Amino acid sequence: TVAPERAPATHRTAHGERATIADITAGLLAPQAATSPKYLYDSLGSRLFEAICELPEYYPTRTEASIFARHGADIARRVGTGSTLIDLGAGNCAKAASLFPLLQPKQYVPIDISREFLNEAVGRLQQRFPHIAMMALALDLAGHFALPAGVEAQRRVFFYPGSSIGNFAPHEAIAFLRRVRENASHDGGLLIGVDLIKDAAVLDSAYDDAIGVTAAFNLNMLRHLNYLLGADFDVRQWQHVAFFNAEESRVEMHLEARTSLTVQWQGGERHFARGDRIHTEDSYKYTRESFADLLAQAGFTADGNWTDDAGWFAVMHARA
Ligand code: AVI
Repeated sequence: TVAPERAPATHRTAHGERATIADITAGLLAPQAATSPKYLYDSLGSRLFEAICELPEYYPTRTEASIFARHGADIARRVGTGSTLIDLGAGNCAKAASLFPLLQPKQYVPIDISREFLNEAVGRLQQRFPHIAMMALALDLAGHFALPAGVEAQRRVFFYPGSSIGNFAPHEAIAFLRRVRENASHDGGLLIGVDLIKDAAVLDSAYDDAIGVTAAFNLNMLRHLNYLLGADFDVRQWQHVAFFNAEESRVEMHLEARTSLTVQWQGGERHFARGDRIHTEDSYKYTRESFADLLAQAGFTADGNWTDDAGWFAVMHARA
């Protein structure tokens, strides 16, 4: 067997952080163990997510891209050109970059939790588009956020593609979109991708693909927790579980213990019986109507939406 990775006892995360350790510990010790999906994204996790986006089963990325390809001109008319494009959860920045010819932003502000990944991507992008001012921000958008003075105050267009909004519970999504709106100017807006409710079999295989990339993405969280907490998760003792929960209108991802085991980390220990799970992610699915309602609850005014022929995914524009 391979020895689990151990972080040195003195290790603290990049943000300093006893708060991170306390937060993860509380989740792991809760009656239903759970972790925030943000811990899926260390540098390997971000790369695995990029790979997921290329899988035939994972329709959201290519369906959203097909909507932009087909309705780009119409979308650009609504959004307008010359704006400050603020990319929430930018990752490799590829989606926003593909819209630069259409939206012609004056300034581009990509935001992502993973600084290392973001800096690499923006460095490459700035060379390709030297005339667009770029300002990369490493921020965790889960909390309150305020944009620094260097971000142009007028015509802020927030870009939130890929249905990342689905990784918040609906009440959190409303709170998040309210914070986005607070950071938008009166003439600002939001361009957002939303995954729609569909046949459960399509959803199940999108989150449990044949070659196991999503399984690796989910299991990689345990390596990340070993690093963050100095924990001793043995990845081989866990398996990926994902399914559509129709009642809650969400795909759930879990890590399930394959055997009876005990995990120890700085400040905590828990026994898991075989079959016990750690709930690692929810991915909520909406209808266009239910999402327009959510936008309204966040104070936005819906202003156009576009979808693919099968009605699997929607791109929506809203005014602040
Ligand atoms: C980033 N987010 C929108 C993805 C999703 O579909 O919820 C994350 C993901 N989880 C498993 N596969 C992809």
